[in-house]
Amino acid sequence: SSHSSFCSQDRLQPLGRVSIMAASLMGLLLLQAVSCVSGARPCIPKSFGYSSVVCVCNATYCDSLDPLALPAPGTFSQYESTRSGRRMELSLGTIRANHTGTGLLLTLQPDQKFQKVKGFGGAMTDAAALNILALSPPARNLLLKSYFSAEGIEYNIIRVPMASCDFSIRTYTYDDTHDDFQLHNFSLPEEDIKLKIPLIHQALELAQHPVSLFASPWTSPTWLKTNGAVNGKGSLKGQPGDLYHQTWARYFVKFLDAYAEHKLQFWAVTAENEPSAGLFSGYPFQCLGFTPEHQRDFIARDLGPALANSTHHDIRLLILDDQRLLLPHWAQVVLADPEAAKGLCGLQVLGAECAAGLLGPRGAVQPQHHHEPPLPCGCPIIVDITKDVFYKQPMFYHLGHFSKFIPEGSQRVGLAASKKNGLDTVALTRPDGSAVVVVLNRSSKDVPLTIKDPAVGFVETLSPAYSIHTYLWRRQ
Ligand SMILES: *[C@@H]1O[C@H](CO)[C@@H](O)[C@H](O)[C@H]1NC(C)=O
Ligand SMILES: *[C@@H]1O[C@H](CO)[C@@H](O)[C@H](O)[C@H]1NC(C)=O
Ligand SMILES: *[C@@H]1O[C@H](CO)[C@@H](O)[C@H](O)[C@H]1NC(C)=O
Ligand SMILES: *[C@@H]1O[C@H](CO)[C@@H](O)[C@H](O)[C@H]1NC(C)=O
Ligand SMILES: CC(=O)N[C@H]1CO[C@H](CO)[C@@H](O)[C@@H]1O
Repeated sequence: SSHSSFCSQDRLQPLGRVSIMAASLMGLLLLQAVSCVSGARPCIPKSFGYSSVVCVCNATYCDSLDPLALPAPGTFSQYESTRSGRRMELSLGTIRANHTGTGLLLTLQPDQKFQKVKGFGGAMTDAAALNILALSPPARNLLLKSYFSAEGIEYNIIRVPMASCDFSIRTYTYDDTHDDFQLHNFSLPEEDIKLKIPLIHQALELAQHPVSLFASPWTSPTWLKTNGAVNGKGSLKGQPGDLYHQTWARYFVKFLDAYAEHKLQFWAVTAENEPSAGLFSGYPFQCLGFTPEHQRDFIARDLGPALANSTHHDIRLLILDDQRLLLPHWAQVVLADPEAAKGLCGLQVLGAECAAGLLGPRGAVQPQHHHEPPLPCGCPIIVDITKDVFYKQPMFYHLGHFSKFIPEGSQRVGLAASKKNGLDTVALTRPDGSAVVVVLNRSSKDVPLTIKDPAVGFVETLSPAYSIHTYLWRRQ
């Protein structure tokens, strides 16, 4: 097929719930003059007949953003994307000392602190790597710049599947030699050495900030599994602490050693991608089933000690990596064991699935998939190999409204609304002391609003119909 997908698994959601409330009538519209200061390259729009456009990039042209600069004291930056075609367009405004608007007031509550943010990113799957590498080197460079550089949306996390997953064109593990319990035949195939690793290095070189890598296995070698198959209902044979479990734990260490030989260090591993999937008979994709009790004992007896006794003892080990509805039960079971809890850093409730979600494709281009069954996943960027072009979907910019402005270490803070409203909003403070507010309006109505920061004053603005805005200002 001519269109191929870069389905970045993504949207690491650190933001928690954003306010979703009923609509209410808005007051007088108070628009403030904003001056356009952007020197960035604009989007070349193209319509595929859906509700919005994609931005077209090729080997010589791609839209870009200016590197992020904090606005001068007393002013704010506003970045706007709309269904009607604006893409992260920058304008500047003045922070008012007094509040004149009568519409919705959102008040920053910096003392009400929530989660800290690790970051935002995508997965370097085989499918992603194959498509990115099918572009000419200059187009590929522009694609990676779009995701990782200061001219782009500055992703800072890359997920790396350990061996094949459902975004691969063949099924393999790193050791498919039957009963090779010593893992003598463990080796990285071309997918890692020729595809994923070089692209990860290129991404790291383009990024201005540190990028964290984390790895997750889908299936183990089939000779370690009860059902002898990569998919369907199957778990590790035997019991935690035995040869099967010890071997699977050493496989993680071998993987980290192998990547270290290629000069890539991981921030974290997850104990298993979607461990509950392999508990279902007929599950179609590569998987390895664990109950929470099984995962707890595997970590306590095998994986925790193996990592602790390796050169990767500082790596974070994340559990769950599965549907959120499994919380809090899963965590309660695993963390109840002090041996399991000792080696653990956290719960993997990063939203790590297809960016457009499983509710159906919502992009402006429909991706075509090479494999069966087709996955109903949209992708932030779609590559068209035959034309050496790629299309940046609305979702790419939507993610950028978060990833570019919310660096690692930012903290979500309170944002109180003066009245019920249907906007989705979130506020954060950044490590440099500035504030970020993101406002999504999914309605056909323009919504006048004021954002109050008790430390500096009032940002008077308008949230247009079908738009997403990011606001940024200094707090001191
Ligand atoms: C690349 O895109 C630019 C901007 O749309 C266009 O001017 C140029 O002709 C394109 N190059 C090719 C080779 O299609
Ligand atoms: C703004 O508020 C300050 C203090 O609250 C007040 O002294 C000043 O008169 C106000 N300015 C205007 C233009 O309303
Ligand atoms: C596994 O490794 C052994 C020893 O290094 C080698 O003789 C054998 O050919 C390998 N088997 C496979 C299937 O690669
Ligand atoms: C720790 O690692 C050493 C060297 O790799 C190995 O000999 C030893 O058996 C390991 N110990 C445990 C508890 O895994
Ligand atoms: C204030 C306002 O009009 N909010 C709307 C934003 O979009 C959502 C979803 O369409 C509506 O429910 C709200 O009424």
